[in-house]
Amino acid sequence: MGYLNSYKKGKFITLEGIEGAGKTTQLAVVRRCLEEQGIAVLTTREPGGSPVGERIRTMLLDPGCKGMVAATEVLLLFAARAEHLAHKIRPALEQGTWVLCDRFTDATYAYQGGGRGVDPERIAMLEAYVQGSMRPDLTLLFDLPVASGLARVGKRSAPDRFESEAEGFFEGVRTRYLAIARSHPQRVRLIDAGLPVEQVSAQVRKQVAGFLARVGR
Ligand code: Z5A
Repeated sequence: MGYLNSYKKGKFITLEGIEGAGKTTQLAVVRRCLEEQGIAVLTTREPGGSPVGERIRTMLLDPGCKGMVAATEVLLLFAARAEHLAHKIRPALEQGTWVLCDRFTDATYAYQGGGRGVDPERIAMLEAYVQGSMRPDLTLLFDLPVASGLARVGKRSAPDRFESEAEGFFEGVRTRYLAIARSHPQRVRLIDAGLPVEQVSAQVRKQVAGFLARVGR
């Protein structure tokens, strides 16, 4: 699977966190920081990001699919990811474009592992199959108390299948995210997302500047 490492011209940055953590808001800040340095950036998201992936996303979020078993959920997520990697992420990285992705495989460990109780070894098997050795170069983890995140998004009129989960589910997700950050301190940088937007943006800019310095940009 040597080709899997040949993509390495661009950098792959992911944003993670529970519901309402502010990832989408801060993605624009990361993008600006990179573009100010003359870096070409592609922003994308998971699940989705490719034509087939977006169809799978619709199914995953559809409240009408209530009762989907955890194994189906994990397999659909990795099916969407395989499409995303093949058609969007790898081609961009191969050209030297940096890819900024709203959620990636850490979300599977956190939501399906920490939230639904799927054995992380099963997730790791699929990660190896679909990604080979490919991992993000930098992950910003936006952390805040579950109640604060849910309060931010609480006003949405029609909750999707994940938004309909109970608070305990998101506590499991948050705990697993924090464990991932502890296990990968070089790659995963913790952001205090409970602060006002400007203060969160300042932390983001600092982390991105640190990363750029580490990779010599
Ligand atoms: N999922 C999964 O289970 N497994 C996987 O492997 C993957 C995904 C890849 C995708 O949903 C769902 O898929 C997700 C996990 C699951 N579901 N959940 N939960 P999505 O993409 O539709 O939703 P999301 O990723 O959770 O996005 P979100 O709920 O919109 O949250 P966000 O992007 O982190 O936050 P935001 O949109 O930037 O901000 C939310 C609100 O808070 C908004 O009104 C902002 O103006 C406000 N905000 C943002 N920052 C602040 C601060 N600092 N203070 C106050 N208010 C703020």
